[in-house]
Formats: sequence, structure tokens, C-alpha cells
Amino acid sequence: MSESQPIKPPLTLYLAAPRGFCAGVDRAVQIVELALQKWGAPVYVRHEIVHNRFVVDGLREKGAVFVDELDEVPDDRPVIFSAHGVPKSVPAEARRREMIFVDATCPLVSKVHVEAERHHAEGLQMVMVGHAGHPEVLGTMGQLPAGEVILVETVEDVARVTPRDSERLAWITQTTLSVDDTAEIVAALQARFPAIVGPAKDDICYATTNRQAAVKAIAPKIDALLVIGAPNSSNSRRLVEVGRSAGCAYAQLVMRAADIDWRALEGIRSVGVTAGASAPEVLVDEVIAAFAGRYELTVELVETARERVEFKVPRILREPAPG
Ligand code: 10G
Ligand code: SF4
Repeated sequence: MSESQPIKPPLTLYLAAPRGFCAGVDRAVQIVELALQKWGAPVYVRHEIVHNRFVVDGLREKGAVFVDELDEVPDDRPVIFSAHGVPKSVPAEARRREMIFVDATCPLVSKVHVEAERHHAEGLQMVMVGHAGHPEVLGTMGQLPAGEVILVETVEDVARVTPRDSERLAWITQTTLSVDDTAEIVAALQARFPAIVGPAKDDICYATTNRQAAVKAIAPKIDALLVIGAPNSSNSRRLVEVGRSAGCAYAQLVMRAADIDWRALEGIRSVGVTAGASAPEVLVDEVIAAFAGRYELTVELVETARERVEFKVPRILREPAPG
């Protein structure tokens, strides 16, 4: 007599699109892979190339060595700067040591660096909306001399800003912030400093904006939301917050399928799945497979935008290695 399988409960999984790798992450990972091909191992990388352990471990296996600071890199090995950007002092030091370095800063982060420099050249002091201690914030603030960029994280912080001259101010933002929270902070800045100048909307990138919009679109349909991403990934954490603000009572960040708290999901009929900009699609597949193992699963794609953005790798990696 054959033992009958337990009946799986039905579950609809709404898969957000766009999700996962953005063009800047794709380029940064390619940069490390091409550098390993061109120069051989070890190639050093300052900071996690993107905030995902799975990606970092994969590159480490191929010969990348991840370090926190440039002084951990020998002069005679190539070094790559992470996608989040670096303070000006970092490439300056690499140049001084005559190192081979490749900057994997996303072009959309570099664009904010240029914006900050332009305002500074016009004599404006900067207010940056961002998260203290995040590498992108350290990198962007590090484009200008100390004291030229004031950081605000919340609407409350705006009241505490003490600029040199409230008539000569500009604002910039981190690229991975919550679109809605940032709009409130910018409105508070404009209310307090009517002369402040800034970008047309904000500096939040297309990928961050699109992933948040996709979460908003699935939120009304789902009993729970899982965001695949790392705890130190700013954009991934914002997706969890966006899910909660959009009315999803259970929204959780998971690195991969093994992190899913199945107890917490008991009784759900629908789940939303998305992935932060640094989370590879194999981890999405893994999560879907884990649901398929426990539920009679129907997967529905909810696509709110199509992305066609691509960034070229730096020229040095498009040229063959000499002789
Ligand atoms: O979301 P953050 O900035 O923490 O980074 P990430 O590595 O998780 O995702 C890619 C985004 C960047 C490289 C920052 S622009
Ligand atoms: Fe570039 Fe946006 Fe991706 Fe950051 S999240 S790497 S700014 S595309």
C-alpha cells in the first residue's frame, strides 16, 4: 500500500518585476570578473562590491579578496572600488601609490558626486539626505571638504540644520532611499530654506524607484511579503518598509530560502516576493522552489515597468591584457 502524500495548501505567489540586479550592480560584478580574467588572482576589492554575501562569496571563490581599506592592499595588485562609491581620498591614495585601480562606482552615484561638486564650485553648502555611516553617504560626502555637506536622515533632523548661510544651500540624496520618506524630508528642507536648490525630483535612481513601485502594486494582493536581500543592503531594507507602509502586515527581509520563517507564514493564501538590487536571481528561484515544496503554488508575475538600462564597464577592462 502506497502512503499518500499530504495535501499541499494552495498559495498564490506574486512575483514583483522589476526586482533584483540593477544595471549598476550588474556592471560592478562584471568589473570584478573581468579584472580577475585580465590580471589573474588575487584582485582586491575595497568593501563588499555589492551588499550581498552570496555574490561576494562567489567572487571570493574566483580569487577576489575583500578588504575594508586600501592600506590592506599590496601596491602591486589591482584594486576595485565598490559600486557604492568612495571618498575622493581613496583614488587619490591609490594614485599616489601608483596602484592599478578600477572604480566600480555606479554611474548614477557618480552623477550625484558631480552634482555636489558643481554646487560646491558655485559656493553652495550641501544638505545630503541619506543614512549615516552608509558607504554611499561616506563616498558622496567625501567628494567635498569636511563641513561642506550636512547630513539629514529624518524630517526632525531638518530642524537641527545650522548652515553657514541659509540663502546659499543645495540638497542631494542617497540613491537608494525610500521615495516617499525622501519627498517629506525634501519638503521640510524647502519649507525651512526656500532658497535651497536641488535636482528636479531627487537623486533616487530608476532601479530603487521601480522596485518600490512594484512592491506597492503587489501589496494590496498579499498576506505576506518576502524581500530577498542582505541586512546591510539599504535598498532592500527600504523595500520591506515600503511593503509595511503599503499595508502588508508581515514583511520580512530574507537572505535566502533557509531564512524563511514558515511558522510566521502559517495560514497565508498569498505571498509577494521581490529582491533588492544586489540580490541575484538564483536566490529568487530558490525561494520560489521552497514555496513550491510546501504549497500548491501558482506564480503570478506583476510587472510595473521594464528596465533597459545598461552601463559599460570601464575602458581598461574592454582592452585585452598586453602581450
Ligand atoms: O542598497 P545599498 O546602497 O546598501 O547597496 P546594495 O549593494 O545592496 O545594492 C546596490 C546599490 C548600490 C551599489 C548603491 S547605489
Ligand atoms: Fe546604480 Fe541605482 Fe543600482 Fe545604486 S541601486 S548601483 S544607483 S542603479
